[in-house]
Amino acid sequence: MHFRLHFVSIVYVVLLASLGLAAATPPAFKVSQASQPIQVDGKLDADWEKTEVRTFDFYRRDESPSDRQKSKFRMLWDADNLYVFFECSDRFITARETERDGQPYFDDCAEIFLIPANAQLDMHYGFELNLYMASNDFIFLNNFHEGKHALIKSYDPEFDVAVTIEGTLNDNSDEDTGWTMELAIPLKLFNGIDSFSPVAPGNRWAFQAIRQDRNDATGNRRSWSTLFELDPDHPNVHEPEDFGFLEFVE
Ligand SMILES: [Ca+2]
Ligand SMILES: [Ca+2]
Ligand SMILES: [Ca+2]
Repeated sequence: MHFRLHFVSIVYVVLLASLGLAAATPPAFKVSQASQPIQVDGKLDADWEKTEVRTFDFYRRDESPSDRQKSKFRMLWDADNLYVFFECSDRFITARETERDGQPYFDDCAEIFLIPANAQLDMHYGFELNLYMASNDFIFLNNFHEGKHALIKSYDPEFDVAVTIEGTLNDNSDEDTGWTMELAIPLKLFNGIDSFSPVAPGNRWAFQAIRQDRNDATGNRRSWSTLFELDPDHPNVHEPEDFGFLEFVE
C-alpha cells in the first residue's frame, strides 16, 4: 500500500510536469486572410482589426523605464503577400542607417524571421528595417560551417514597406509618441521552398519577431523585445529553437 501511494504520487508529479511544459509552449500566432486588397501605408485599415494582436513582452538589456515600451504585432495573408504590422509606442525615436544591408538594428528597428515550414529548421529569411526603411535582408544559415552561422546578405528581395512617425527623429529634447511599420512580403519570395507548408488555412510556419528599441540619439546602446521568449542562458534572436509558430487561418 505504501509503495502504491508512492507510485501514484510519482505519476501525479510527472503529469504536473508535463502539463507545465505544455503550458509553456505559446499557442500559434493566428494570421488571418485579408478579405480585400491591403493598402501598404502604415495605417491600420479594416482587415487589421480582425486578425490576432500580440505584444512583445520579453525584454532584453532594458536599463530604464523608457526601454520597456509597448509594441503591438499583427500579420495577414492573401494570395500574393504576407503582411506584417508593427505598432510601437516610443518616447525617443531614432534612425540613422540609410544603406541596404547596413546596421538598421542599431536604430529603432522592426525585424521578422521566417522559416517557411512547420519546423524549427536551421535557416530563416530575415527582414530588418529601420524607420528610414533601410533594409538589412538576408537568408540566415544556422551552423553553416564548423559550428558557425552565416548570412546570405546578397539576398535583396523587392517588397513594399510604409512607415508612419509621430514625433521627431534623433531629437531627444522632446518626447515622441511612436511609429508604425507595415510590410507586404511577396509569397513569390518563397517559391521552391513553400511546398512543405504552403500558405493556406491550417498550415504553420516557424517565426520570430523582434522590436529593437533605440532611445539614445547617438551611440549603439541596445535593448530589444521579442514576440517569443529567448533562452535566458543563451539569448540569441536567430536561435530556431526559440522561434514560435504562426498559423494561417481564414
Ligand atoms: Ca540583402
Ligand atoms: Ca524625438
Ligand atoms: Ca526608440
